[in-house]
Amino acid sequence: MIRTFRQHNIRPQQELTGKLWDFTPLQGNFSGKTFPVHTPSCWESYPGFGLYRGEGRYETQFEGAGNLRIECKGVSHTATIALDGKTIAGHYNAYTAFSAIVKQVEAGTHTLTITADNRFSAKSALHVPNDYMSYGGVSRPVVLENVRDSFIEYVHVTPSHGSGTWRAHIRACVVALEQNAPAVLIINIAGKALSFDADKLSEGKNFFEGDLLFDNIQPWSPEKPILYTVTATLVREGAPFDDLIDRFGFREITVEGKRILLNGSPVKIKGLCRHEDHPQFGCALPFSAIANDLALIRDLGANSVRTSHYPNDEIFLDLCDELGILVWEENHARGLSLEQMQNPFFEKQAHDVTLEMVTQHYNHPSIYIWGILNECASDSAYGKTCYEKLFELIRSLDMSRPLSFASCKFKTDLCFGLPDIVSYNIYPKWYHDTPVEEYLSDLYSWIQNQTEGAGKPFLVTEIGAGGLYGYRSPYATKWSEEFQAKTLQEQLDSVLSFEDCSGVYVWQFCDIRISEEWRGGRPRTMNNKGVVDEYRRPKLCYETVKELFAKY
Ligand code: ADA
Repeated sequence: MIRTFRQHNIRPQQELTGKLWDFTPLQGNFSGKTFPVHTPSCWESYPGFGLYRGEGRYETQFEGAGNLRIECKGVSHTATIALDGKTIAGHYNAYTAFSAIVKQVEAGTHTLTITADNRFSAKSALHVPNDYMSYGGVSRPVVLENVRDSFIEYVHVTPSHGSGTWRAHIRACVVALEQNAPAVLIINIAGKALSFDADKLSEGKNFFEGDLLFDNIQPWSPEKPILYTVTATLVREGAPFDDLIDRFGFREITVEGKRILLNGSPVKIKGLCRHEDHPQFGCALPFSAIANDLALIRDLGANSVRTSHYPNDEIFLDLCDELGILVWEENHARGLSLEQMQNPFFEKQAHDVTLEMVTQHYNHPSIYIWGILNECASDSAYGKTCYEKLFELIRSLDMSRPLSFASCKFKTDLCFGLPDIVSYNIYPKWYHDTPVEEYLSDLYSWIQNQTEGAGKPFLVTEIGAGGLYGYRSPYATKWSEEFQAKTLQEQLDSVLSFEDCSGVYVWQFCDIRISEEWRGGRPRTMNNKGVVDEYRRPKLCYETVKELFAKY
């Protein structure tokens, strides 16, 4: 499954995953042996590969001809792509899509080879031993398309509202494989059309911008998530030859003083942080597993999910658009020290994943905020330059959403002049015994009186406690389900009743696997702060969170 809706009526498209591929591990004592494996998947879910760190070669055959566009939605974590033995693309980072074009391919059977590498090394600045797992594999769908001499790469729609009228600002990107290809680009939304006559497309990316105005529009909101379709079509001599269908919603996110507004109404976030992680699927959760997670999240009464700590699968975002679940989507980074941020590969890798995240996920109305660099070195001068560059990059791409980052630098953060919203991960009553109310008030008054974050909206982007599923204790001893429930009760009561707090994300939705190599060490080599365990079995705190989300 590629998306929850059809993206093309004209451009031929087929999913190459969703079947068995040949998998050959290239290191370890498996080398040389080939196994038939399902895709998308992570090799940690294959018998005997639970701890495999190395390269894995995936191979499949397909019938094709002409100009082929091959798109990988996610390969974990470093990929090399070859067609009939010739390298056509490479990509770093498991969580964003990438594509390659091969022109004038002979008709016949062709071999696609994807080599994935999940090893940690000095060349990997974002996938590092960490409190989550960097899996290995072709973890998201692979798509094969046929394109002509030019095709539509994306159509971004930016909705805005003014005096009873909704405006849809269109910015389309058409890629021409050769220069001077003539074409007419037609954009359709809700029965209105915009036409751009390009008599000479230049080779590479060609951009087209324009506006459509609407009077009787149904806005997108969590309560009523109405989606609209934008259809872009390339036409030559009256004949359409390429198209792209996407979805968006008419909604506006603004910041007004200390409030976050959606279509002019204040938003109170009651959310959960969620990793893409599952004991059976690794990070390659199939549609039904993603949908089941969202059913539990809605049952808890949550209205938002934070994609901690990387861009998520488009299928997850499609479902959030349809269900009206607000999403804090963030680039890929977790807890990188100053030294780790000074890795020579860091800046480019952080830039690329951020550019890809915003470009690829731009139209999702559920995404109300872009986050970056979770708990990185925002207490250092160099770290601040990195935050500045990434916020500048996002603002150059998207001025329609507020920006933030989750800090853990208690009273030492230097970066609160940069985001639109100040966000903190706090763990009173878990990592330290300070009463929640006291800790929150102390932190908040420091932000208001001693930082440039004064007067901005404030979010608690993580708060929670560990609880081992099935460990019950009449004394509510630490790590028991009772302790976790009691702690979350105090934490959420304090945060949700804190007047100047725009909301909270519980850390975290489910227990997750962490990398063996991470220094932190945790019981079961898992992060056990889930409201449900890794098999999505509710812990005692499930009802606690549900009651508190309903109360506030
Ligand atoms: C940090 C981090 C999370 C997780 C959490 C914890 O806030 O952002 O990824 O590691 O701590 O469980 O302690």
